[in-house]
Amino acid sequence: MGSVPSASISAQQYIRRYSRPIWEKQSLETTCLLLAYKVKYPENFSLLRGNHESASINRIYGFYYECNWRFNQKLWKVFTDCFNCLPVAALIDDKIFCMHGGLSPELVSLDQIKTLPRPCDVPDTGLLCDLLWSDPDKNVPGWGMSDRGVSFTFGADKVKEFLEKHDLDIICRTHQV
Ligand SMILES: [Mn+2]
Repeated sequence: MGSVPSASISAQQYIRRYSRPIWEKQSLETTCLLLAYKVKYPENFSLLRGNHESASINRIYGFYYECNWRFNQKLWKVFTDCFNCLPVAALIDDKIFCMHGGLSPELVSLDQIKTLPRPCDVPDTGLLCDLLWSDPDKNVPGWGMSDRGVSFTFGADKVKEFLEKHDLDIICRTHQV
């Protein structure tokens, strides 16, 4: 048995092997650029919180390391304070509902999102957790178990039901991109 030639690696493996370390080393630049856009265009630019904008996650997945390696731990704490204040959902023209993760079985009214206290860390369960962690699953109707071990999956039926109930056109999210 010969070894697998490196030319056969998939695009996903390539991205993981070559792009990610570079990207991870530039998380600070990326974050600062986005925050600078928000400062420069406060009315035209929205920045929503993702599941990695949480101390317990980015402590493990590179951002803490980058802050500490290039500057110091205090800088990471400043970013943590900033991330704890970020909004978690947005509504464009009353028709496009945006969040990083997805729907939540606890989300009955959009006004519930306004009552989420900030600053706050991302809890392990509940509405805020789901908005940042859940994923659609076209093969499983209703609410399903998530392979991530956090939050749920939601079926096409749940999306349709939610859009109709709240008179929305689409849900716009990013978690799996
Ligand atoms: Mn994500």
